[in-house]
Amino acid sequence: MSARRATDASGRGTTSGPDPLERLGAVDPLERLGRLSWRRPVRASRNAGLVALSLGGILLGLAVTVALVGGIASGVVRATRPGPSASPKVQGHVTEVMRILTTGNLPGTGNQPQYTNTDWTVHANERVTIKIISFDDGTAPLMGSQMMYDHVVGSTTGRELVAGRAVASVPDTNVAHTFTVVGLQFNMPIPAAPTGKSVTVEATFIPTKTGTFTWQCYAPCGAGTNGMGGAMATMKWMEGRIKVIA
Ligand SMILES: [Cu+2]
Repeated sequence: MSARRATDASGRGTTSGPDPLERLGAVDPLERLGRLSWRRPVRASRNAGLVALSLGGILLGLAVTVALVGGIASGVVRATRPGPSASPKVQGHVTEVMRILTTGNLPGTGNQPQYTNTDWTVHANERVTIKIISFDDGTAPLMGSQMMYDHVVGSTTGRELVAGRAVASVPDTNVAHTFTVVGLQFNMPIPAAPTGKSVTVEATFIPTKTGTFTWQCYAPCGAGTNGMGGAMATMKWMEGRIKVIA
């Protein structure tokens, strides 16, 4: 299949509402505020500092003593008890194999790329490896707000394997498709396959919440002037559902 063009990101899914992926890497203004509040007082005298240091030392010693005596008296030793923020244990490992074929035919559009195995169910807190074998040698370069989908997001290593090589992104001009699950903050860019061959792209993620999540391709790989028709506008061609159950 020859290279497809892309004009703008006016299509479905690229313009509505704040996208969780856009917030990744945002600087937290509170963090900056916290650093500023640790400035030392300008006029504190050396003597005052020493007195404070001594008093602090005495109080700390007292606190440690009380804590030790209290702990021994109650006989409670719970050093290994997990705190409330301990993350659930990761259990199990499944692999979902999807293919991107180019033999599909939609009325009026000719051959269109199509994902297979579009809907599947996995468990929360299990490793999910997605293996995408693409036979599509056409490109659908990312433009404008689509550009961020050239990066791998949410995988266990921060990378994906493209033909066995670990990469953190794919050049925008060589992107053919993406596998993007905004609700789970996960993204895999899929490069064009060598003509007449396939390319295998693999990444692993761990869903931590249950629910039904839509995945879709964010590259303008379909028909029409903006690439959002044909496959992109047809359910189960460049879009599907992932069910995460407990
Ligand atoms: Cu696509």
